[in-house]
Amino acid sequence: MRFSTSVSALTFAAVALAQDVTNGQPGLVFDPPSVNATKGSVVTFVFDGAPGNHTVAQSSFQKPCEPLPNGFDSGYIFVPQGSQGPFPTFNLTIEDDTKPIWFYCAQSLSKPQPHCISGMVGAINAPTTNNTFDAFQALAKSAASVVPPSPALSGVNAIATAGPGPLTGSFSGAAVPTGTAPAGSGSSGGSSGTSSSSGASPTKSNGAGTIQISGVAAFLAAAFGVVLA
Ligand SMILES: [Cu+2]
Repeated sequence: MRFSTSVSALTFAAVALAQDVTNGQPGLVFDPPSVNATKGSVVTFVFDGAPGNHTVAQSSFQKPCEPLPNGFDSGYIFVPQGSQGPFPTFNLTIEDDTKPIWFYCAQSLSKPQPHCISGMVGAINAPTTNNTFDAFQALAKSAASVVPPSPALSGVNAIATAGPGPLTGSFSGAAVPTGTAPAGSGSSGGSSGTSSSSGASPTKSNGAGTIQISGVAAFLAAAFGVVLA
C-alpha cells in the first residue's frame, strides 16, 4: 500500500503496480486503496485497468459491499483490453473530511470472484485505529454477496459533479449517473442540501486524471487485469 498526496508520484505508482498482485488476486484493487483528503479536495478515480469493468460505489464500514443510502456511485465503466490512456475518470469532491468515506467495486461477476469480496474496496480518511481500512477490507472479504450499483452523483460527505468520463471510443459505461449534482449536497447525507461554496471550486482537468484544488490532489486508480465477458 502506498500513500501519497503527490499526483505525479501516485500516477507513477499506478503504472508501476499495474501488474502487482494484491491479496492473492491479481489486479482487483484500488491503488492506492486508502488515501486522506481534506475538505474541498478532489479525489480522482482513474479507470485504467485494461481490460476492466469496475465501479466506485459508496458503502458503509459495516456493509462494505452494499450501497450506502444516498451514496455516490459511478456505475460500470468498461475499458477493453489493450486500451491506451487517457482513461475515464470519476472525480469526487470531499465535503467533510472528519468522517471516513468507504467505497467498493460493485462488479459481481463470479470469475474469479465478485470484486468487493476479492477485496476491491477503498477508503478516504479512514481511521487509523478500530475501523481501519484493513478492518473494512477484511469485512468485505467475508461478505456474502455484492450488491449492484445504483448510480448517483451525490454522496455522503463527498459529491461528484459529473459522471465518469470521457466515455468515448472504446470506453463505455453502464448505469452511469448523469446530470450535475447540487453543490454541497453531501455533508449531511441528503441529496438536496444547501449550497456550499466555502471551499474552492473544483477545477477539473480532462483525461489526465489530475485534479488541483486548494491543496491536496489525490489519485486513485480503479484497477487492473480483469477479464470480462
Ligand atoms: Cu472491480
